[in-house]
Amino acid sequence: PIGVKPGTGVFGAAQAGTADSEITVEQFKQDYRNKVERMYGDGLERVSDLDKYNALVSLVRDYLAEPWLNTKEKYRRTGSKQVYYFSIEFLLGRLLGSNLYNLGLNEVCQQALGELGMDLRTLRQVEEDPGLGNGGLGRLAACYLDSMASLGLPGHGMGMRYRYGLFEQRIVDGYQREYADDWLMDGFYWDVRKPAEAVEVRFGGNVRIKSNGKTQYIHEGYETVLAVPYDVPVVGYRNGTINTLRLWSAEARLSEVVCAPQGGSDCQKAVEYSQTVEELSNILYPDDSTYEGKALRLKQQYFLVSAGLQSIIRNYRENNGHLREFPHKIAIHINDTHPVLCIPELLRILLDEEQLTWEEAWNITVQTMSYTNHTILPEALETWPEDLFRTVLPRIYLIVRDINEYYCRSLWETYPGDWDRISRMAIISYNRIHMAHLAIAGCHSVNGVAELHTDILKNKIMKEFCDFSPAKFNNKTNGVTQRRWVSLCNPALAQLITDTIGPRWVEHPQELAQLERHGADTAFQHHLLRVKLQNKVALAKYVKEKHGITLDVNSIFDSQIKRIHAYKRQTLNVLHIMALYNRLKENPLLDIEPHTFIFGGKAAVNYHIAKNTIKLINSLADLVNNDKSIRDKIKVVFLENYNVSLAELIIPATDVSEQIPTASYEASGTGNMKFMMNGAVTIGTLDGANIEIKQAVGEDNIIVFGLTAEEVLAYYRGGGYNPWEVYQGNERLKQVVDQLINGFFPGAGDLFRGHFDSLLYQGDHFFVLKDFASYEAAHRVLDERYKDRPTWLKMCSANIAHSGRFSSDRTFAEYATDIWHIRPDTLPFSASEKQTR
Ligand code: T68
Repeated sequence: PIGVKPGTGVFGAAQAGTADSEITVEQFKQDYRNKVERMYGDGLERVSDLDKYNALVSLVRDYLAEPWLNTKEKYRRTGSKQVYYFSIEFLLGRLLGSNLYNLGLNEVCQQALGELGMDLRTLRQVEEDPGLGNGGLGRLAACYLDSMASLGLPGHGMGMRYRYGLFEQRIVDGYQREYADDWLMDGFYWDVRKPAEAVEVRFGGNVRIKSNGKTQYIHEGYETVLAVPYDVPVVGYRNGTINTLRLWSAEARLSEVVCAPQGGSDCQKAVEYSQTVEELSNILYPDDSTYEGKALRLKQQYFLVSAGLQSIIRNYRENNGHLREFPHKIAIHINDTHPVLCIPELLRILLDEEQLTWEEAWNITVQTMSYTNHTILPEALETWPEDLFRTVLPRIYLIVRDINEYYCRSLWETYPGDWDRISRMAIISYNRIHMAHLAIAGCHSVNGVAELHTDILKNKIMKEFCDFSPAKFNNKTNGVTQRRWVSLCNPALAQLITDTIGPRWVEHPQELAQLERHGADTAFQHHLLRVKLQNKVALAKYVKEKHGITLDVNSIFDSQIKRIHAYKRQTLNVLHIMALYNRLKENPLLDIEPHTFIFGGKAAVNYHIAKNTIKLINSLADLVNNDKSIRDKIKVVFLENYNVSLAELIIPATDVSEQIPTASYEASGTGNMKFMMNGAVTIGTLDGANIEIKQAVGEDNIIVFGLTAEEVLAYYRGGGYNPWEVYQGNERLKQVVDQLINGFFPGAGDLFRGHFDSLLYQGDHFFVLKDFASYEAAHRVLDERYKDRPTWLKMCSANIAHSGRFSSDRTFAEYATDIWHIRPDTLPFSASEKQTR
């Protein structure tokens, strides 16, 4: 079995030696039969797949109950510092497979179910992906949960339990259509509702100031929402550690609402009222184009923060913690600006409820909080209108005003008289509240997610803040968990790696470097090729069943899977495919490697041009896939409803990983890391973590192209560039750009004029035309390398071998030592290793 550590079954190393705690196949079968019968009052033969799945989850939960309890007790007993990772998103993916795997129960379960005439894979597919996230930021949070538990670190998640996810994407006539993501319809069996630990969160009303010697702030006339926690176990890899992801759900206490003035005494009104309350946790990123929508988003953020902090402090108090010790016992991490209200909320609790002085409360807060920035896109840097903020959160508003005053006063001491600078850096300016400024002021650490991104924060976006407090700023290059992104999603590759270098890489990913020696080995290459083929066959089967398209598994699988966004430049990919198609049309005998171009991703509901990009990809797919004259040399597929489970199918089957953003825009990227771990070769710009991937694999094992971030930024400083010159100067490019509007896409009319105009008439803000020639040249290099199969396979192996540093285990160890100041003795990379990495 892959990565087995002897003597550590379900109960992990902590209980190692108690051989009877290991679960045998016989035991498992018996437990499972009993479970089905007890849950459904029916025999295994007569229940549905969903019932079978639910029973299996329930059984796994029984198995993990004891280590979960033991972990909590251990943390209480040792008083170790606890980390709470606050995030508006946790894109977990399916949990059955990962929990079985981390518990060390995968093989036992597989065999037991097999003997019962069932297939674990089928049951794993019954599970809905939890609709708790959207993109990279949410998936990163999920990888971190896995790493924290697997490193045995006391780190927990704080998130929202959305009733509906972002949306379910369906492609109708080539267009994206959004349907409710009803992921909870059949229930979610992993979490435990904890009504006794519910807390109240207050909105609206007003604040009365009472002054008798000491000023007191009395919050009155507010509306109360009940926050009910649901705890999800987060299973560490065969180490007995089970941490907790706490998800909050908004509820109304109807019995109280009936008597409340807002509800009157009418039952129907009470029910209506409960619906408005529950709206708070109904959906991720509610539409914020209206005032009500904005208010709802702000309420959601405060709801998560207030509920989370109240529960942390309650727990801390119960364990007799002294508030002055708080920062030594608790670290709170703020994932992007959405949970930044943690700062004023902790201050509120310390000032109003615990009666600390401002200085004491402020020092505790800053020492406790740390913040990660995930983007420099101006539209994603959150600000709130002051009026709205004051109306929704009157007490928090006053605290933010005090923070602003305090912060501006400290700025004044360093920059006396420099009003311009102070107003640029203020937390409240021009009637808006700047959440990133609040984060920087209220945290002891601010980090970017890749070296380039951190440099841009320090030298550009947040330069003045960095000049003021340079010690706060640091880099933590993202990582992904090799357990989900290799072991689970690519078991054949995992087996090959384990057969080649032994099983330790699962916990010590830096050991993947040992594969380097085997890269040129014919037998190893042969196996690697077989693994890739097997994964391609699996993906092709899915595509055939779901989309009716036949893929050539001997073609190059070239994938771009990520949210659809102008800066990620799906359009550049499309233009290149169009050019390739044109070349084939001109010369049907053209000797090119057959290609399958795979796309997947959601476009935000209101992002019209991105939604049109989806239509563009599908129009191209229709044209290319149905043109017999090119003899199946290229195929294009857009896979509907991209999510974690689909990524787990696509990534292992991919040869070429498209990471082609306009340099400077992609803070890090994490898909790039998952692809490399699975032996795909990156074609990419020098942006985000691509740069560090290049450093890791060496320039022979990655294909880079395009403008650098420095060049892009220099163009912006000079007012942009002239796309017409590029267009006029490149026949092949001119042809494809014209084809956007000249009837090349049958029936498209003016559908893609928006794309055409943005490239030529709106200055091509994302340098698509500018980078086209070098992108095309890069693809030619790629094809050449692919033709020489031994060289190609060596490149693939090099990518796997050098992916260890992109493990979230490494990233997390860095967060733990540098930011949260957690004892390093359990960390996988020692300090000296860190220096030389
Ligand atoms: C992503 N950001 C970055 N943001 O784009 C990506 N933001 O480069 C990086 O690898 C990843 O974070 C992890 O660090 C996001 O996913 C959002 O989803 C988002 C959503 C709403 C508002 C702001």
